[in-house]
This record gives sequence, C-alpha cells and structure tokens, in this order.
Amino acid sequence: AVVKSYAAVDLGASSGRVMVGRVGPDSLELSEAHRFPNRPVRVPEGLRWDVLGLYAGVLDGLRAAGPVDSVGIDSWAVDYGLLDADGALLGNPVHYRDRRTEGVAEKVWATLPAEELYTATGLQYAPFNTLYQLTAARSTAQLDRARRLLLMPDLLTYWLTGEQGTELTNASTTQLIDPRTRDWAYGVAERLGIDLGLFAPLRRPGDPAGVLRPEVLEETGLTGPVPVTAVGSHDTASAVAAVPASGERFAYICTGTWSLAGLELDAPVLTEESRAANFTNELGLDGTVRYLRNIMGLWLLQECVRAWGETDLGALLLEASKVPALRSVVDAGDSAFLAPGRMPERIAEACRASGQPVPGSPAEVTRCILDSLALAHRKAVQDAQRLAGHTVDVVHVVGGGTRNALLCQLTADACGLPVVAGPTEAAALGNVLVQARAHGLVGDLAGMRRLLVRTQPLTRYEPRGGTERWRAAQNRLAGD
Ligand code: ADP
Ligand code: LRH
Repeated sequence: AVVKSYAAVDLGASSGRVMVGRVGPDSLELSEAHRFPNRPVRVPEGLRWDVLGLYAGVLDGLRAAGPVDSVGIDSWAVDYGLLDADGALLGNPVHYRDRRTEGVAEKVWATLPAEELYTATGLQYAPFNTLYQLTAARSTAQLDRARRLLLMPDLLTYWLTGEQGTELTNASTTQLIDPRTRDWAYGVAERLGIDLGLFAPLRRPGDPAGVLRPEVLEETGLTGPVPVTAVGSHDTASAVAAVPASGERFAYICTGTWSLAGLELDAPVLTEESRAANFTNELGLDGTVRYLRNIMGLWLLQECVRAWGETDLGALLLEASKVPALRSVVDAGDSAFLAPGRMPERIAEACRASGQPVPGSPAEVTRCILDSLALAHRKAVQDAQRLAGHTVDVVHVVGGGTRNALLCQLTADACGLPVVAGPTEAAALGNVLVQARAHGLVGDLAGMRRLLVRTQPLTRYEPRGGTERWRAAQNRLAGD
C-alpha cells in the first residue's frame, strides 16, 4: 500500500515541534523529528516572540525530518508579524500576553458595542484578540509602515515558500471574520477603521501554499519540489480535527498551555447568553464551528514551576495526588492570570481573597491548580451543552495534558462523564491528516477520526462519583 510522509510543524506557546506522520490507507504513525522550547522574551518595549529562533527550529526540524511529501504549519492563534513594502519583517511579533491591550476593549466597545461585535464575529472577549491588538497598535510607527499582516503560521509559510495567504481557521481568531459567511466581517473592520487590505487573501485547509524555496531546500538538505499545504493552521483547529470521536455526542478539551473546552457544531451560537458566558465560535474544518471557552490551562502550573525552579514534574504530581481534594479553588477562567510572573503568590492571594485555605507547599498549590482546572472543565462542558442545546456522553481530552493522569481523572470526576485521553500530539496529527487528505489519502473528517480511533493509543478514565462535591465547589467559586 502507498505510505506517504508529512512534516507537521506545530508551534505551541511553550514548545515547538516538527513531527513526521506516515500515513497509509489503514495506518498512521507519528514520530518526533525535533522539539525546541518557545521562550517569550521581555525587551524594553514589551513581551515579544523570538520568531527567528522559531524559524531556525523549523528549519532544523525539516532537516531532521528528511524526505517528506508535504509540509504543514500550525501555531497558537491571534498573533502576527507585520511586513513593510519590501516584504521584510517589521520588528518582533508581539506576544498575546503583552500588556498593550489592557483597557483597549472598552475603547472598541464605545464605537461598536460588545453585543454587536459578538453577533458579527462570534468571538469571545479576550484582551488579545487580533482586533484589540491592532487597535492598541494604531498610529504606531510600525503599523503605519506596514503593508502586510501575516498570522504566525502564515508568516513562517511565507518564509518557507515566498507565498502569502491568510488561513481561515486561524483568521477566525482575529475577530475580523463572520462565522456565518466564513468570510471577512467587512462591516466590523470598517467601523473600527481596520484596513483589511493588510491581510493576504484567505486560504482554506487543504489549499496549496507554495513549495519550499531553493534556499530552504539547500539549508534543510531536502530535494524539491516539496509542497507546503495549508492545514487548520490554528493549533486548536488541528487538535480538534484529531479528536478521536466516533459520533457527535462528544465534548473535547484541548489541554496544553491553555485548556480549550467545548463542542464541535455545524453552526455558530450567537445568542446573548452565549456572549455573557464568554463562549467563542472559531472556525474548524469543513464548515464546523469550535464552540468553546478559553481556560487558563497548564499555564498556571508552568508559571509556578518556573517560579519554583528545577522541578521534577512527575514527583510533584504524585505528591499533589495525595493532597486532599477541593480544599481551595480559583477561577481558572479569570484573565487576571493571563500575564506572566509571581504565579504561586497570585494563586495564594486569590484563595485568601475568597476566604479559602491558602495553599503553601508546591504540592498544595499544584493540587489547587488541578482541582481548579477540572472544575473549569466541568463548567465549560456543562455550559456549552446548555447554550448549544447539544448533549454529550463522553469528554475527549487531547494535548500535553493527557500526560497528566491526575488532571484527566479529576476532569472525569468533575464532569461526571468518562474521559477518553489521547492523542497527546493531537495538533500535529490533525495537521498531518489534513495534508494526507489534500493528497487524496484519507476521506472526510469522520474518516480521519476513524483512522485515529484504529491507530492511536487512548486511555479511558471513568468518573468516580462525588459530583456533589464538585457542584458545591462550583457554587463556592460563584459566591453562592
Ligand atoms: P503547548 O502546545 O501549548 O505548548 P503542550 O500541549 O505541549 O502545550 O502541553 C504542555 C503541558 O503538558 C505542560 O505544561 C505540562 O503541564 C504537560 N506535560 C508535558 N509533559 C508532561 C509529563 N511528562 N507529565 C505530566 N504533564 C506533562
Ligand atoms: C492555544 C491557542 C488558543 C488561543 C491561544 C492564544 O495554543 O491557539 O486556541 O486562544 O492559543
């Protein structure tokens, strides 16, 4: 049988990796060619991505990957690079955790009320949506000089191929796309004075995105032509495409730096209740909508580990599993936890402010974080079902958090539903499968998922009861 190889470049907020997927009619194998840290850098003007370092990691990864039939790139959402009239990058891309967007949303809503913005774009409020970033950047020398804006995966694709485009799933996180037409929200851009001419034409997952430039072939030792294929270039779009679900009655939680928890729908939910509950409608593969809520995710733990220094994560999680459950919880959906720094202290302060025991040791803080994440998962899964009128009987957990058995078990307990955990590298698998599909190797989304179910190792966690305690904790947090 024909087996083809695809390189998936997957850039997460904490690490980048180049994975190689080998796909046949009834086989799917993924291996890691190269992994590198993604470390934001604080310079005098703010928090920035080291995009040249990331590009170098991509080239190293393609060299390590060896001959492949195509390359696809996905990354975290909303951030972008600006190019001048010569096509050269203007400065380092701003990190979505940078403070420049503080207080910007309120200014935008004075021109375009939040309710109208939600009906027009379906996007939840997050200070870092590209729309707010562009508003924050208004009249800066850099934006004035910019002739082109490329979202992160599109920027790297441009450097690899010389061709510019704006991939739709990731474009849907800018808050400048109408989820009903799946095209630009022209009215929103006009009212807010955002020039849509900055964006390159839209392309969709599966579209060709050029071939590796001769210099790239030379640097990576690859032999051309090597096509680059547009994938669901938003990492969450790729990860959801690789949720190994069998039917439609499932919720998913993409766990990594963030937890993205919700449902796959075939139409957006644009009601006022949905807006008030801060659910987003991002665009997925084949006309699907990712109806979900952003939860701070393992970022909370990453930041604590960074503060504690040298930490054995396995040992820490074992200790945390012995700490009594649900002693104190914080609101893991609160954007007060967005910025980096002082995380153990900020968590302790939140517990103190809500009159709960203050966690002290790293194990106690870790337990507080994992309980809080599981609780936020529960709330998102429940709210999404209610708001969308779509019930589920299983929760799929994908991403780095699947390696955290305690988190998976607590999520099953909190949701009162079985959790199926895996695959860990879901975004890379979704990336690979969209390339394989574009080259005629796999069928539709359902076919992709059948192949995942047959080939990927999955772990099942049954809920252990005690939902009453989780409900009580949820009420405690809501201040009831
Ligand atoms: P992103 O794509 O956002 O960079 P990942 O999906 O790679 O994030 O997930 C990273 C998270 O996975 C880490 O923050 C960590 O909490 C968790 N993780 C990684 N390895 C392990 C492990 N061996 N045991 C438990 N958790 C792990
Ligand atoms: C996860 C993610 C998420 C976005 C955030 C900025 O990596 O793409 O879906 O909300 O980064």
